[in-house]
Amino acid sequence: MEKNEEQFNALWDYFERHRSEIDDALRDNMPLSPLHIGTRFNEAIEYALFPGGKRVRPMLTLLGAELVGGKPEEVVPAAVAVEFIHTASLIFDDLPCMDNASERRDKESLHEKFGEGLAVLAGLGFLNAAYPLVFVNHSGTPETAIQAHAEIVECVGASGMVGGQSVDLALVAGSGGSASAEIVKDSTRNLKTSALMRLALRTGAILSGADYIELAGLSRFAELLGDAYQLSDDLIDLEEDGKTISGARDSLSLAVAKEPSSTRHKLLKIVESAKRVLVDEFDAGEARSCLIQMADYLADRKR
Ligand code: GRG
Repeated sequence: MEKNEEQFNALWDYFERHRSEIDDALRDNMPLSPLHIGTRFNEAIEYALFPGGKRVRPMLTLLGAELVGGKPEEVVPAAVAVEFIHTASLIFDDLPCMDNASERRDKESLHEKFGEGLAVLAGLGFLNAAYPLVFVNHSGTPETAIQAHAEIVECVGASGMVGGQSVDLALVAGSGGSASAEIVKDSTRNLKTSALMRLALRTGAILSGADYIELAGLSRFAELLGDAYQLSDDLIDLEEDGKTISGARDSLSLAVAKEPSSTRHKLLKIVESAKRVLVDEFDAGEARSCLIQMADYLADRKR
């Protein structure tokens, strides 16, 4: 993240304070195979996780906890679970049978470096390691841990990321998808990106004892944040693809490419609605300020 703008001070400060705690916990919980097995699996796991990306989603888990009065240090394992799911989704998304990306985070994608077989196994390793982590180290009851676990199942599954990615596949020219482009476009946003935003925020809150009304507010915010994230990602892709419609990656980017200025306008409106949810439904404090700044950052970000 670019750290030169004062308008995002609270957010940068929060990320800086918690980054090493998140990275240490990711390292401590890496899904490693016993050394005597002697494959490159463990190397692939470390390569996929470090140095890593912005760690936006695990930060959202800590912020979700704090927003409802919880302690961020008690939901660090859940934050790790969320980053593991994100990492698995990036590995799968980059595969030749999906987005076919040869690069990720300025280095070779996992399958380019280690082969497709190991990449699939690493993705499954991350996913499998995520599920039990919501049972560790929080102040909640066994019931809240089970509720958080159920959220993961729903987020990853057919009504979440897996279903959302299938919509994405249907959008790719020639793949035979039958849904209308407009419906498909919106459901892709809601499922693929918002599902993980929702999981990230709500898991931290659930494990901190959030009530139904707080969770409903977080769902609304997450949905809008996910939409904003996906739209800003599409605009960045467009910029990197050389500002041409022909360079756009897929039909989703194509829609953005045809009308970049109306897309930016839509993005700003979504960001305003997201901030309104926070201001109307949650108490002022550091977590609320950071989340407001994160929404603003999405409207502003260049990478
Ligand atoms: C089984 C978990 C699982 C997924 C299968 C492949 C798939 C279904 C879903 C793909 C979801 C996906 C990759 C969505 C794109 C989301 C997105 C905007 C990614 C970029 O996020 P950043 O910018 O990345 O936060 P960094 O690198 O900073 O972590």
